[in-house]
Amino acid sequence: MYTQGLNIAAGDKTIPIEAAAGPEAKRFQERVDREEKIEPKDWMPEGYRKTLVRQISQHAHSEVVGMLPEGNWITRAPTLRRKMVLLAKVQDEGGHGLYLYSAAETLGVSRAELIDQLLSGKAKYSSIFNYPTTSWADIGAIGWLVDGAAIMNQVALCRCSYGPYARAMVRICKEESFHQRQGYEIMIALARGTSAQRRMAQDALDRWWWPSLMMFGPSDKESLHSAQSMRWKIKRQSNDELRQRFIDVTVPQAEFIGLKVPDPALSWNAARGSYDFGAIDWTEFNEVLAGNGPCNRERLAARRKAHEDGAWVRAAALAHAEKARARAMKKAG
Ligand code: FAQ
Repeated sequence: MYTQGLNIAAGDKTIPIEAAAGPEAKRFQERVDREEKIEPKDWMPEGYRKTLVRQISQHAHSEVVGMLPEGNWITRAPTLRRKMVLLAKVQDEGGHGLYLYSAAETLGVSRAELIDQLLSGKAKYSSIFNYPTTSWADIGAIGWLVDGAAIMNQVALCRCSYGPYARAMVRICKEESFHQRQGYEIMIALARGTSAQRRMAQDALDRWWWPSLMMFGPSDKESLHSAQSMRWKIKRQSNDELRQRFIDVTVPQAEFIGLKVPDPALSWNAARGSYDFGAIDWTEFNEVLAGNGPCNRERLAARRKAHEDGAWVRAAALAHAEKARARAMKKAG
């Protein structure tokens, strides 16, 4: 019941690769190859549209569900300053969700439809948000690692071939980079604090490291959509490339604050100019995607309750819009 699978395009080996089909498809691919942005009213292959709806809506759901693990700590932030910063960050994530739902709507789906897919348990959202936040250090680890991984992926998406998505990403990346710094700053404070605080920071890194690596998706070998998405320049770098880059920039940050990345196989490979790292537990990843992560049920229950609690706001907004429309018609005669 709690599957996260939307399967619009999953295994959608059935999506025709219209690139091979007619002159319009050929012109479309040429525009993409010339790095022209595709805009909502432009001709596009149906598979391109579906892939974007799938990816952008999963991304929007991730931002909104992603408010929950950190929201859990707003009332328990250790100082007023920390509380204000965390409130602002969580609010930013809600804003990212709104830009992204709007970008998806330019492709001819309604926000209500997309939200329905989330609430019914059909839609995917990022696996990372199905893990619990059990200590204040988790708020540091989320900003540092989760926002850090999100930026690594989203900077590449700023060059996505679809204009509305690419433009939304530019703004989102600016905010995410602030989020990453506030998380790292929390980790620095804890790592330089008492031995109990250092232990909290290390414990948070131990729990969030591997799930953060999973955010980049399955390995390139297993990735269903990467090859076509890269041809369409929706994705600009592969899951494994981005994951490797994230590891390469993050390991020195951990070392700088005296924390140890929980991977005994981690070692610098001078020949590659990159870190070698241990095997990712893909069974855990697949279990989380299948709805069996530590918090999948709790997250969906929270979103459903928020949606039900907000019913009166939607009804009031519609009634207001209807009255305004009737007044305007009366005035127009
Ligand atoms: N979790 O063939 P691929 C954030 C699915 S935002 C769940 O490689 P694709 C901000 C994938 O959807 C974080 N599902 O797929 C924040 C596909 O399923 P489908 C979200 C995953 O699309 C911070 C199947 O596996 N960011 O954190 C995951 O080419 C802090 C096969 O995979 C985005 O969404 C996963 N980790 O590449 C908020 C960025 N990985 O549809 C609050 C945009 C893969 O066939 C607090 N998205 N799957 O049923 C992307 O760049 C891509 O969609 C990837 C996956 C890279 C995530």
